Amino acid sequence: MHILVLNGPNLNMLGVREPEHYGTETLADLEAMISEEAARLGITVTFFQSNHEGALVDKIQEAYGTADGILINPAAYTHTSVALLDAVKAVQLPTVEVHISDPDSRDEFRKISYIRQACIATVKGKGFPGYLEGLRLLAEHIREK
Ligand code: CA2
Repeated sequence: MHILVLNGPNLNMLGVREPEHYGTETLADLEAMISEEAARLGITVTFFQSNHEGALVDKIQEAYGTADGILINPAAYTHTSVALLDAVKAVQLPTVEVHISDPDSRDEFRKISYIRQACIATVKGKGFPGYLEGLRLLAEHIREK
């Protein structure tokens, strides 16, 4: 099983700023944590982070035919991007949306998620371990199919 793990804009700044929302660990720490869980579950993972919407759309399209599922934190594009929603709908791969913080308990504009309607689940407000939960949900879903 192969899962594509996508992180959106500014998540390359993890561990550098805003520890009150996103903790003190880096994106590399996060990816190492996910790799460990993936190995335990017998899954292969590929990571990609971008600050550019089109680059994320391209990666989602590339997943068609090469990945079994997508774990995505679209970051700010969660609240703005119909393009990411359409990309996930187009590839028809099981997708889990994950957020480190709980966007619903923050600014009003963070309550909207476009991508959510194309996802099998959303995990939010659980910090980095939320990605591991998302990975397990995806694996279970794919294995059941
Ligand atoms: O909680 C999450 O994971 C978010 O997707 C993070 C996004 C935010 O726009 C969403 O509403 C919720 C922001 C990512 C910014 O990441 C930073 C990390 C460190 C320092 C500054 C920004």
